[in-house]
Amino acid sequence: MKKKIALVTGSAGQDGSYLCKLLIDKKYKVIAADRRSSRNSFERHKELGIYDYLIYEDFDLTDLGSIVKLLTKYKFDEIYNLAGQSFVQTSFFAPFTTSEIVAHGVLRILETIRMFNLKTKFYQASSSEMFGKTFSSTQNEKTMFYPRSPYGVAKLYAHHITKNYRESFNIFACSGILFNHESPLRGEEFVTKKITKHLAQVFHGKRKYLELGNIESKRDWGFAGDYVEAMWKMLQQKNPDDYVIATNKIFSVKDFVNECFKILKIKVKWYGSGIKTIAKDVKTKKILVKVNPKFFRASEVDYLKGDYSKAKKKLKWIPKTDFKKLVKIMLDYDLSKEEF
Ligand code: G4F
Repeated sequence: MKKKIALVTGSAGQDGSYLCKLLIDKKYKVIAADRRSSRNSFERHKELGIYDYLIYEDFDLTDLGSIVKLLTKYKFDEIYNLAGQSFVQTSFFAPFTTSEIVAHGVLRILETIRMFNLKTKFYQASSSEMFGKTFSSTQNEKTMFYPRSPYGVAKLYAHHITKNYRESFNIFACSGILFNHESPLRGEEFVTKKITKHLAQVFHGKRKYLELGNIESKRDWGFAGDYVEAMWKMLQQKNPDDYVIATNKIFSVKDFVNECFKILKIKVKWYGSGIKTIAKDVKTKKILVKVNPKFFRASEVDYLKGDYSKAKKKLKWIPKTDFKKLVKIMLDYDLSKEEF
């Protein structure tokens, strides 16, 4: 049987790497596309043992020419758009770049599919950041959007334009509204990886303490390896649609830190509140966590909890990794990496 051909944009990132692995395991021919500047490190591909199985191509979401060139070079069965500036905090300092990549980048891909009448299925990485300031206890596909950052606003544009091209031009285009998803391969700018890496360094005596911003913020955290399976499942359906992918459980940033200390068998006590919060080792009295206003955002998303019942019913997808297991695999990985 002829191999299916898939394009993964942003392949060097956490999700791109797990998705490439999944597609390689499913015997796809996988084209891994990244900006030249992101291409200097394919550490995640090497870590997952897929580096030698991928076909690498240059690609830039801000450059229509590069998109046209790549999309017409192969006959893609499936395109997964995971590329982009994905750090919310950065979007406050670089709103134009973020919008150009995250919003218009998607439009460039969709226009290319439309203009060249490409018979490909398209997956768009939408985000729970689009819900932003939420007034409901859980969020699903019908919940109102109220983004709270230039990143969230740009993602919302991309989400709507994907839907619009699906409805206007009969393109098989799906959006996965993914809630936070983490793994040992997560970038250090995100809070979970920062916590596990920095606490592993504290544990091995390489760092004095961990510094954080808003530790009261609550998220629905899942495992990226589970979530890429949902992306693939969306493109295997008879009809294109949008799906929330989440765990339907929430924990605060502080809960995440406490779970790490539990695994490390370090008893800590928290003192103060707001920007004056600290956590001390009960035994040694040393400060192990400090809150620093530098890590607070111009406007915050306080609470996100996803209702994934549509994905469960239609895609037969459920998250396999719970919070405790997720924290453990991330911390164990960093403890071993930081040991020497
Ligand atoms: O880990 P975060 O940076 O993730 P955030 O902002 O929720 O966004 C992630 O998930 C989205 C899906 O909902 C994606 F669309 C997006 O691309 C990204 O993957 O921050 C999580 C929470 C925030 O409330 C933040 O204010 O942790 C809080 N936080 C507290 N201290 C911190 C820190 N975040 C970071 N990055 N660093 C801190 O020191």
